[in-house]
Amino acid sequence: MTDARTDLRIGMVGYAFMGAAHSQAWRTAPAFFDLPMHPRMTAVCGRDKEAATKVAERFGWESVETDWRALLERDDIDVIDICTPGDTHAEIAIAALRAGKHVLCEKPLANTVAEAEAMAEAAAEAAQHGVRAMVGFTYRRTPAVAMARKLAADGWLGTIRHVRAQYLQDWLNDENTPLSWRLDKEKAGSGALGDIGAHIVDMAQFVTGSRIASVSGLMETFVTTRPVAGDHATLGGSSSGDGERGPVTVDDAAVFTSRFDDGSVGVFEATRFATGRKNALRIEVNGSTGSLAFDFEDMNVLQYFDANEDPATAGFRRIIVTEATHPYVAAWWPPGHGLGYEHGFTHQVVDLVTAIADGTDPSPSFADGLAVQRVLAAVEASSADGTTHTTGA
Ligand code: SOE
Repeated sequence: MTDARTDLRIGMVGYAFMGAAHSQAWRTAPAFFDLPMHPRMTAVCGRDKEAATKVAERFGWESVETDWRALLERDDIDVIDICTPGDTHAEIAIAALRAGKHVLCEKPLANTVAEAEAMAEAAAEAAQHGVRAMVGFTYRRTPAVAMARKLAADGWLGTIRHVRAQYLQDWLNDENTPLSWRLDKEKAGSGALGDIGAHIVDMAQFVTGSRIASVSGLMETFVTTRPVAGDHATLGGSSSGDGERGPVTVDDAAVFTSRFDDGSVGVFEATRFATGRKNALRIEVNGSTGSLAFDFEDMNVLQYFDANEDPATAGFRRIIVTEATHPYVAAWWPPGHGLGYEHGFTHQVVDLVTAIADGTDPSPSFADGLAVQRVLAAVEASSADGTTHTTGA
């Protein structure tokens, strides 16, 4: 059977954890969603040819490149999907946008505000020529989170007063968990703050529709050296602890309080040392007429409290977000069957392809990514000098 829709030819840079998540999304999205263009997995790019070839075979990428510059030169590539560590995002994204390629870039957008500003500027310029850019805050696309935003925007919470957000993992608690790029400031920009704190900053701004205007932060590194493990180590794992140790140059935990530009206040916590918490990305928003609460460890549920109900019987209700009327759900399984971590990446592909086909700017944009970056930088500055820092929002 032939497919009359226009192909959208994807070139993905990087192929580790995020590369696998994006690969499954490019493969799966057209099978479950009726997309306006047809994504083709045209090329995967990685410096290690053998490893990139294995990924190509496993996920169905049609060709392999070992230099991202070669990928940008190919006229059979329409989208550059950046799944590499943060220190490469700015260079690749700006070059790709200037080459007329749409860009999807993993979070956080960059390692510094200056890089993020240059990227947002390049995206704004490219948009004038119909070239689109999106940053990958995938948790926005968990159906329960998309629904939380809709309820907040539709007025179910009234005036928002409090945001409480946490991202808690424990994969670094073992002091012999080896070094990886996520523990190297040069490559990752920061530690818990940028890796997982960035997600809750984006989610809080997304759900409430307001921006964080100022912060007071504290950051700490609990384990300052770890076994050296080479370039390809990904999350977790344990070494014998006998070998050479190298320095951890990022934060293990970051906490901060904030003021939003609508007058509400927030408390944020990001750590990879919360023993027993595996991927507890939580947000609670309290408004004058109701509250919302979400925990990714129970990701198909959104809790809602209606402050207008009779106090005698009022209480948080668990909305199981698995019905066809809920965001993104209709394309998947029969009602009640639930989704997982990978579906956020698939929904990201759906939204990006739709925006490209419609000729609209996708969300979150590079400007949204820059706003998050400014919050991260303000938290770092505040933690360093012990004062409150503004973000410019
Ligand atoms: C590691 O902490 C990590 O993989 C993050 O880098 C991802 O963004 C998050 O989705 C899961 O945790």
